[in-house]
Formats: sequence, structure tokens, C-alpha cells
Amino acid sequence: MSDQLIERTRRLLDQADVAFAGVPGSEALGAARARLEGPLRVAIAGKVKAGKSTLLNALVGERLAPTDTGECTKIVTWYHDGHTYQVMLYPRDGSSPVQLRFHRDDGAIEVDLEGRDPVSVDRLDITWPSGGLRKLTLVDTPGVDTLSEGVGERAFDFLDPKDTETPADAVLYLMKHIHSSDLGLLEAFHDESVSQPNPVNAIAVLSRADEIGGGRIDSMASAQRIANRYGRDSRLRRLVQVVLPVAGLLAETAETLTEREFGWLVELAAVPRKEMDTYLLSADGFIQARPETPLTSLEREQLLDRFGIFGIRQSMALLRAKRVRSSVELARELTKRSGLIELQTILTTLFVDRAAVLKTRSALLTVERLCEENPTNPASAELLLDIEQVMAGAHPFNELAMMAAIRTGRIVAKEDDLLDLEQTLGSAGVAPWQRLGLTADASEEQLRTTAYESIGRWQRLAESPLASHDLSQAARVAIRSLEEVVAGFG
Ligand SMILES: Nc1nc2c(ncn2[C@@H]2O[C@H](COP(=O)(O)OP(=O)(O)OP(=O)(O)O)[C@@H](O)[C@H]2O)c(=O)[nH]1
Ligand SMILES: [Mg+2]
Repeated sequence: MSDQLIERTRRLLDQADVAFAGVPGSEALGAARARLEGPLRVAIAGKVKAGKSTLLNALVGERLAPTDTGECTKIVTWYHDGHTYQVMLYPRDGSSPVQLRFHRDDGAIEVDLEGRDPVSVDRLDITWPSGGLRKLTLVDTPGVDTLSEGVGERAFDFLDPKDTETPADAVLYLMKHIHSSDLGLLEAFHDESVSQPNPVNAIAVLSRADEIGGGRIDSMASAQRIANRYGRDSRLRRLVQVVLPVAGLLAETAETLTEREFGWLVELAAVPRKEMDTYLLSADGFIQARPETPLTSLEREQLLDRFGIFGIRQSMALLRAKRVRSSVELARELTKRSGLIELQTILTTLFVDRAAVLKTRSALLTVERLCEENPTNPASAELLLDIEQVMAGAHPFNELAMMAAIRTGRIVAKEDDLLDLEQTLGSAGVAPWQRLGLTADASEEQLRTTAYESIGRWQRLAESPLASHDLSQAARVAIRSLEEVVAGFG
């Protein structure tokens, strides 16, 4: 199915290449093709210091993106897998890209801009051989409410699909609280031509989740409750699929934990619990603990930078209880507690498994825009018709559109029906068991029986005289999804 979709889109791009040869803006077609063949592009967006670069590093499993200060945090930076280590700078004025020198500072790639003003840079493109980048190309974007207008604008340009030079297929939007400016940014990303605000290609991350409960040991549980509440907020549901709490710093540190750090933590865990608890009441208290406490204050400060108070508390608890005995075991437990695994699972089920649809959608939008910009081109009308056909004929697009319709409140029905419909359409993942609300170990027999039951349920709903036209249509799309599930059993 998805191979067919990619193949049809390739052919459409070929036709567009011929039709728009030499036309201004047609370079976008080459870019669209590269994108269709490459990994899914996920942009990490959000306000200043939301923890974007830190989370990017956690997802890659390496400390690549500089965090905190430095002029490069103000530049849109792409990280993709490749055979060599290379940094290219694309100037904003459209002149040729230049290769830049870089060095690594504590792991992070520090790029030498050679005196250039960050505002003059369109983007940095970093090629980095890394397993973490094989399935996803990640894009770090600058915080959007920076003082310098140019920088904020860059991020907006980037997220606004009307400027298709560099947009992403999907977005992780990091936020600490629901804020009206957060909603504005998300809305800017969502294009209007496939279906209005489209929540299917965005996930919200409640970032720096460990700080929500003040670093207390139950901070993640508090963050989860807040995320659940946000997830039910109708304004957010119109914009994103889900809201997940993630403690990015803890995830990054767990993924890059060193033996030296583990050794330091073991030393600290030997301090009597009561005493350590008082030091851990505040960052200052921890750094300036009594002189006979293990480690120098500088070392404790380094630990704090890497783990945060929450991470140190968690590590102390795990080490004292002998739940972990090595750096590998500690890393595994901390990763679990950071929320990273849930985020990776959601990324896989919602984005990676749907990559073909999201990528073809981006490519088709590029062709569509060229046609609209060149209405007198003899090929435009026909290409537009073809695009419409691909979109209408490809069932996954219908699924996305219906999920968006449910999310944006355009389809009215009982809440249970809507939740189950969304699930059938793939909101929790596209594997048969996910669509059917079963577990991964469900037998084929169970899957088949449940699928037939669901088909019956959606048929009754589609034909019900009480169902609105939109609801019937959504139920029909769900039936088609289930028919494909059943057909897959052979
Ligand atoms: N406690 C805690 N601190 C975090 C977390 N994520 C990031 N930080 C800290 O917050 C600061 C900013 O993190 P970055 O990852 O640079 O944030 P950013 O959104 O990329 O920032 P800009 O690019 O400058 O907008 C750093 O000091 C991080 O160590 C987190 O999950 N928990
Ligand atoms: Mg950053």
C-alpha cells in the first residue's frame, strides 16, 4: 500500500519535473524528491529554553546539539545520518552553501561560524553517522520568543508550510505550560490544504517534566496528570495527537551516562540518607554540602547539570535499594523514568509507521503549490487533478483526514464511539492489534473476531438514521481500515 503511494508520488514528481523545468521555484521538486526517499523529518519546536536541544540529544542517544548558550542555538539545524562527518551552512541570501569547521565541546558539535551573523544563516546541515538518525532526521529549531526578531521569524518560516524549503513531516512541540503563544505557533505549522488544522502530524511534549513537581521523586506522576489534563483540552486536541511528559535532561544523561558519573553517584549513595535528603532540598544545598561529603563542589555541580535534582534523587534511591549495580542498569532505569520510551513508541507508531503517507503528503503539497503558482502552465490543471486522485484514492489519507475531523470537533457523536473510531483509524498505531484495542500478543483468531465485531458496529453506525453525514463517512473509512486488516490475514 505505502509502496504504491510512494511510487505514484515519484511518477507525479517526474511529470512535474518536465512540466516546470526552468520555472522559478522548481528547485523545490528536487528537494521534495530527496525528502520522499529519505527518512522522516521531525522538527523539534517550542519556546526558548523549553529543552529542545536536550531532547534531540536524548532521541539520538548522543550529545550532538549544543544546549544552553552559544550562537548556534539561534539557527535551525538539521541532523541527519550519513557516511561522513560534515557541517554545511546555507546562507539566507540564497548563495551557495559553505562547509564549516567544527569541534566537539563536551560532546556537543560546536560550529565555527567564522564571524557570520546567525541571522544571516538559513540553516546548518549536519551529517553525522549515527544509528539514532537512521529512521528519523531531526531538526532543532531556535526558541520562538527570542529577543532578536530575526531568530523568531526563522523558526516561524521554518514551521510555516507555505515556505516549503525546509519544513518537517512531523513536529514535536515542547511546552512547559499551555500558553496562548504556544497555540499560535502550533497553528502556524498546520497547513490548510489537506484538512484544516491538522493534528495528525504533531505531538506535544510536556517538557522538563521533572521540574513540574519541583524535582520531587513523584514529579513524573504529577507531570503525567497534567499531561492527561492537557490532552483532554479541546484547544490542544485540535492541534496535536497526544501530550506526553518527558524529562529530557534525564533521558539525555541516561543515554550518555559515563562510568565516571556512575562512580560519583555510588560515592554519594554511601552518605546517610537523611543527610543527603537535606542537601538535596536545593541546588545550592547540594553543591555547597559539608566539606567531608564525597566529591568536590565542582563535581557535584557537574552532576547537577547532567541529572538535575530529580535525576540525582532517583539515582540515590535506585543505588541505595540495590535496584541497580552498574552504569548500564542505572541508565536503563533512568531512561524508563524519563518518559523517553513512551515518546519513542509514540514516534514509531504515529510517525515512522506512517512515514510513507506523511512524506508523500509533503511531496504532493510541493507539486500542488507549484501548480497554483503557475496556473497558466499547460500541465498544472492535470497535475492538480492527479494529486487530488492520489489523495482521495489513498486510504491512509482518508484516515488522517477523518482523525483530524474527529479531533477538530467536526464530527459529533458519543465520546466512546469517537474514541473507538479514532483507534480504528490508527490513532494509537496502525498495527492490527493497535487498531483493535488488543494487546501485541493477541492471536490471529482474536484479531479476526474483534475485527468482524467492529465492522458490524461501524456498519450499524454508518447506516443509522441518527448519524450525521460526517459520522457515517468516518464510520465507512473505519470499515475500510478493518477490511484491510482482515485482508491481511489472507
Ligand atoms: N531539569 C531539567 N532541565 C532541563 C531539561 N531539559 C533541558 N533542561 C535544561 O534547560 C536548559 C535549556 O535546555 P536546551 O535543551 O538548550 O533548551 P532549548 O529549548 O534547546 O533552548 P534554546 O535553543 O536556547 O531555545 C539547559 O540548561 C538544560 O540543561 C529537563 O528535562 N529537566
Ligand atoms: Mg536549543
